[in-house]
Amino acid sequence: MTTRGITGLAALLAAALAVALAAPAAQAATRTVTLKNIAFNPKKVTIGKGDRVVWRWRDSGIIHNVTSSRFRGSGNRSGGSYGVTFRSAGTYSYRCTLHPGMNGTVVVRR
Ligand SMILES: [Cu+2]
Repeated sequence: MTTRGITGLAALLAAALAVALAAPAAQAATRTVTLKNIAFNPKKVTIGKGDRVVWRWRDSGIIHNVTSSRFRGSGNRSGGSYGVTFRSAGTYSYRCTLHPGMNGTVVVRR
């Protein structure tokens, strides 16, 4: 290969690296938690920063809520869905205030 060819190749590699570095580190993901049989399923989800959790009410019209001291809650619902995007690492406990023992956890990785 000529000197000129090697220089061209180096420039091409540098350009490819610049594109790779400019790309987002990771795509935001969505995890679904289903409310069914008076429980959250799965009970615990682990996600990355910026990911979204969507709760889906699938309990034959039974009213539930998603309530936490650490994020905005859903209020009472009997159907549909509710989503929260988590931007900070930590452990977020939540519960349904209508049903003792109906609780769950969202863990946001560092
Ligand atoms: Cu409930």
